[in-house]
Amino acid sequence: MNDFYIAMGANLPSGDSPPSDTLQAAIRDLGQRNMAIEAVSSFYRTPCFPAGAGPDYVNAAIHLKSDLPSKDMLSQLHEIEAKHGRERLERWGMRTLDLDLVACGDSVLPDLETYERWRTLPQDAQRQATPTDLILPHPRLQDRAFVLVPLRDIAAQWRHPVLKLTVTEMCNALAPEALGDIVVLEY
Ligand code: A4P
Ligand code: MG
Repeated sequence: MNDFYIAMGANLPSGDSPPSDTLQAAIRDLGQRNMAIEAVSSFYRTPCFPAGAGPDYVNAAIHLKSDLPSKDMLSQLHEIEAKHGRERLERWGMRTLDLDLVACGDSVLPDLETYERWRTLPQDAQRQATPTDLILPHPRLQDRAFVLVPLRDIAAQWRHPVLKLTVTEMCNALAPEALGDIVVLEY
């Protein structure tokens, strides 16, 4: 069994469904695809990154166990995104649903050298370049409060296989102002 950690985000309604309802529906969809849902984080309202590029997001994280290989898991996530109206118009653009594979246990994919190339990509290039291969852990995980804060709810002690830091340690390394505007939503 593989341990998968998935980051969820949405900042546009999908039809009549507001972002938090879309996230709930996506969790139900995952549960119906032979994946064991081990834990679901709180839902958080987070300011859009890049700042000013759209409405606030709702973000959450989940822990799944499944026999699927990581690539097949990513395909399943893409199918669920498509079902909920995701269109890929622009990198980091507004979206009805984003499901990112943050990590699969301590896998580093496709290999350490390629992973490091994506992790250390300069900020300008990050926006232009889109990986065709699955990169694990997600190369921006350590930079993103909207990923780390929900992940801390469900995987505080998970240790990054390359950076060797736990989720709690990566959260603590963020600038304090990155954490300040993230608030728990009641649902
Ligand atoms: N891909 C490779 N590795 C992975 C992986 N580990 N997980 C490929 C998911 N996908 C992976 O992804 C682009 C390509 O990367 C896909 O073809 C996939 O096969 P995408 O989901 O189309 O693009 P994206 O989501 O725009 O890019 P990325 O790198 O996932 O960006 P982020 O960092 O997730 O940014 N602000 C707030 N507050 N909350 C958010 O959730 N999200 C984004 C997206 C921007 N701003 C945000 C939020
Ligand atoms: Mg994505």
